[in-house]
Amino acid sequence: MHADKATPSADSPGRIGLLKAPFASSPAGLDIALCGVPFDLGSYYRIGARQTPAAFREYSWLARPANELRGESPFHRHRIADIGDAPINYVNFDQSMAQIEAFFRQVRQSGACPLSVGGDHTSTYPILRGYVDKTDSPLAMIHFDAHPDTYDEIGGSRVNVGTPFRRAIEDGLIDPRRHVMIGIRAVSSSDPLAFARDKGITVLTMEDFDAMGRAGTIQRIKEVVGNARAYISFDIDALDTCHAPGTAAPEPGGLSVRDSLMILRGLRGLNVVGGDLVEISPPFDAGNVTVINGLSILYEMLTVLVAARPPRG
Ligand SMILES: [Mn+2]
Repeated sequence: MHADKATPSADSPGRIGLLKAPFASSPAGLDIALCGVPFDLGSYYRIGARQTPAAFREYSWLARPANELRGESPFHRHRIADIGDAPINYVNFDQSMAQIEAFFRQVRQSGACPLSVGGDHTSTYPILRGYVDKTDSPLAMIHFDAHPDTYDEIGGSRVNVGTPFRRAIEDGLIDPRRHVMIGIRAVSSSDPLAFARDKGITVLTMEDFDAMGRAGTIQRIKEVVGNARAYISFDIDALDTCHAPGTAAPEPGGLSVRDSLMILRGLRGLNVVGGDLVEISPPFDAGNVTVINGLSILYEMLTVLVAARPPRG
């Protein structure tokens, strides 16, 4: 129904929504609510992820909201809109956490599935606190990252970019036995891996990816997730630094953007109910390549969400 709005006749910059989605003032009635989380107060270096939602909207004039080669037009049957950004107080960490949580609780109550662009990886924790209802079973987690993000604390802080998955598992928001990490290659202390092992998280390192290939990786993700309600949290630093230089904690030797697109495409059929794309830092980007690659990843995540559900009608 939004096909006309989602495919402007002239490709030109202007005020357009994420992936050329139309804007909506609330998630009510939507199948999928695209949104931004301009939060980066949980980071300590190469900060700038708060600028990503605006950069994604600016560059969405380059994004293609359909793929004729594969017969895809996610905007045709599903109601998808950009509902804007979670409200952030840029000088108040705790208030921002509470506001992100409240924003995603509202998305949940509307019945829409959230697909957000962050923001640093801290934001996944308040997103899940808002989006996972008390009556829900814990979510399966498909987690692309160079780092496990399961530290207990960093510098005395228990909520930051290094800890969101530990906090979410402790709160019962994620089922660790249905949590799979892809792209892991940078861990300099034993604590986060010991936690992951203890809880039964499946950690696929880059060496595992090299051995398994794309098809084997997709198969392993499907085995871990099963038919559970699943969430995709995609940290752009899962990508090789050459494919995503604009990020807070770059780690050479990661996935190519092509690997990432093909793995995501292979996840269609899983019961994915939401997702976030985080850790893009536009001030450290090079020629906007991270934003442009990120938009392709966001589109692929959208098609996974669309494939998982019939339109609400
Ligand atoms: Mn991360």
